[in-house]
Amino acid sequence: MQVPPSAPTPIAPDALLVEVAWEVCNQVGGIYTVIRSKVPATMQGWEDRYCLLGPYFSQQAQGEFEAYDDYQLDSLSDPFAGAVRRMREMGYDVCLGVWLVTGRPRTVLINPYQAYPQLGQIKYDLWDHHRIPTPDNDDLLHQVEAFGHLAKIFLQVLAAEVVPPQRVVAHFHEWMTGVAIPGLRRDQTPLHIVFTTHATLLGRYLAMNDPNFYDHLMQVDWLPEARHFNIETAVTMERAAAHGAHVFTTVSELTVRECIYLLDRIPDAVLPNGLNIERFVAGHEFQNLHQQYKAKIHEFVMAHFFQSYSFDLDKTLYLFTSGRYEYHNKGFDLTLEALARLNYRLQQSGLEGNVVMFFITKRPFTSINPLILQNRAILDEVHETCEAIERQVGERLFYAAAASTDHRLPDLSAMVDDYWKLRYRRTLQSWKTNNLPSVITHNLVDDKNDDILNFVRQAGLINHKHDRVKIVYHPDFVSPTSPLFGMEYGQFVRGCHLGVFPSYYEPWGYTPLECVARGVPAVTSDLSGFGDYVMQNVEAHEDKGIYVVQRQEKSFDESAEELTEMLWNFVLLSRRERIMQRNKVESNSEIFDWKNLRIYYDRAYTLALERQ
Ligand code: G6P
Ligand code: 1S3
Repeated sequence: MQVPPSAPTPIAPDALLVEVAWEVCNQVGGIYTVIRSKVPATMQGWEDRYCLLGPYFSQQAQGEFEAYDDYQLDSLSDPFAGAVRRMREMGYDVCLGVWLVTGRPRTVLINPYQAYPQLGQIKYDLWDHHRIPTPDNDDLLHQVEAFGHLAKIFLQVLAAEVVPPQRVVAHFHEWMTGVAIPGLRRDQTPLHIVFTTHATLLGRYLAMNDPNFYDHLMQVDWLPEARHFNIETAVTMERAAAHGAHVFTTVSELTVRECIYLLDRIPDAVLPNGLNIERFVAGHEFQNLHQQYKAKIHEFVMAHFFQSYSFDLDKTLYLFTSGRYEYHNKGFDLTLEALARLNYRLQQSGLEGNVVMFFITKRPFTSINPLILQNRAILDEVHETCEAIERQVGERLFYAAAASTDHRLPDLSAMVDDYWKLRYRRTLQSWKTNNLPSVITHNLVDDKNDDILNFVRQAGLINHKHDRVKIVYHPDFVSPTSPLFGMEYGQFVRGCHLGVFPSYYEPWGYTPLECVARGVPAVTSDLSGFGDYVMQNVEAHEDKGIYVVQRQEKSFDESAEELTEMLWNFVLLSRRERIMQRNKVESNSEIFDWKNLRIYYDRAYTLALERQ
C-alpha cells in the first residue's frame, strides 16, 4: 500500500494566497496545465487559505466552474467570500465558486466586459501612470486591461478585509494578469506580489523570426523590436509587471536569459513546471494500455496506408510530435530533416520494419480529406465483413468438429456463403488503389505555403512504398469525436512508441513530460526548459527514456545528425528493450510531481513575504 505523503508544513500560517491567471477555468495553452495540475499540491499546503482568480467567460465557465449560490456565499466567513460580497455591494458582477478539477479549489471569476464602459479611463491611467499605450482596435488587450482593473479592485478589497497579522500573497501569471501589478504598487496596496512570466513575448517573436536568436539576444533593443512586431502594449505590460513585483520569477534557466536582456530584470527564482503524476498512473496496467491503444493506431494506419500497399504492423514504430504550429520554434524543421536522414539510413541498412511519424498540430483547414474519410469507412466495412465470415465459419466448424468422424480440419472456405465471399471481394476491390497514401489528412486553407508540406515535397518524403519512414500530418488535435482516430490525446500518446520534441524555443514544454508521465520515452532539446532541467537534475536521463538533443551552440546540421542518431538507436531497440525502457520511464516520472516541485513556489512566496 502506498503511504500518503504527509501534508507539508504551511510556509506562513497567517498568510493567504491568491493565484491570478488568465487561464483559470479558461484553457488557452500551457499555463492552464500549470495551474490546474498544481492545485492538489498547493491545496495541501494552503488549504482554505488558497484562492484562484481569473476572467469569467460564460462558455468556458459553463463546463468548468460551479458558482456558489447566494445562500452558500453568505454562509462563508473567510476573507475571499467577504471580498466577493463587498464587491457585489459595490455593484460588481463577481462569482465565487469552485473550479471543477481535482482538488476543487475555491475560485473567483470576474467578467471583464463589465468594465468596458470605463475602458477610456483605464487606458488613460495606464498611459498616464505607467506609460503603457493601448491601440483602439485590439479586443484582447481591452479584455486584459478591463480584467486587470477589476482584479486590482478585488485584491484591494481583499487586502482591506484581512486583519493583520494576516497577509496576502498575490501571484500573477503572465502579462495578461500582470497588468494589474503597477497600479497595485502605485496605490501601495498591502500585498506581497509575485509575478511569473512563462515566456517573454518579445523572445517568442524574435525566436520565430531570427534563426540566430540566442546569439543576438544580448543586443536586442526591446522597444523598436516590440514596435516592429506590433506588440508594444503587451511588452510594456510585461516589463511593468516584472519591475513592479516584489518577487519576479520564470519557469526555466533558459527564460532567465530572456528576462535579463528583454525585460531588464534578473528573476529572483526559477519555478519549474510539474504535473500531478498520480492522474497518469495506471499501475501494472500501463503496458497493456500501450498495447490496447497501439491497436487503435494500427486501425488508423491500415485505413490510411493499406489501400495502396501494406507493411508489417508488428514491426512498425509510431513516433509523434504535437503542439502549437510553430514550425521552427517547436523543432518541426529539425524533426523532418532527421526523419529524412533516418529514412535513407533504414533504406540502406536492409533492416526490417517501418516508422510512422505523426505530426499533430493545429492549422486552418476546410475539411477532412474526403478520400481519407472514405477509406476509413471502407476499412470498417472490411472489418464487419471479416467478423461476419468469422462468425459463420466458427459456428459451422464447431458443428463439423462435433460431428466429425475422421478428425480432419474441413475446407474452411466451403463454409462461407457465396454472399459473404462476394461481399468480401467487392469491398476489397473498391478499396485498393495505386495512389500514394496522402501525407496530410485534411484539406488545408493554405496548402501551398505550408512548411511541413513543402519540406516533404522537396525531400520526396511522400509515403512511397519504399519509404521506410512514413509521414502522417494531422492538422487538428486528436479527439474522441474525430472520425480518424476516435481517441483521446492521452490514449494516442500511450499507443505511440516515442514523442519527438526537439524545440528551438520552448520556455518549458509540457509535451515530453506528458509522455514520460504515461511511460512513453521522449526526445526534448537543451533549448527547452524541460530538457535543460533534465540535464541538470536527472542523472542518466537517457536510460530513463528522456533524450536531449543539443541545440545550444550547434548548427542545424549537427543537431539534425544527433537527432537522427537518437532515432536510429531507438529503432534498433528490441521489443524487450522497449518494454524495459517504458518501465523505467514510468517509474521515474515521480521526479516531476508537483509534490516535489511545489517547494520552488513556496520559496518564492517566503521571499515575497519578506519583501515590502
Ligand atoms: C506491452 C504489452 C506487451 C506487448 C508490448 C509491445 O508491453 O504488455 O504484450 O508485447 O507492449 O511493445 P512494443 O514496443 O513493441 O509496442
Ligand atoms: C508557455 O506556454 P507556451 O506553449 O506558449 O507556458 C508553458 C507553461 O509554463 C510552457 O510549458 C511553454 O513552454 C510556454 O510556451
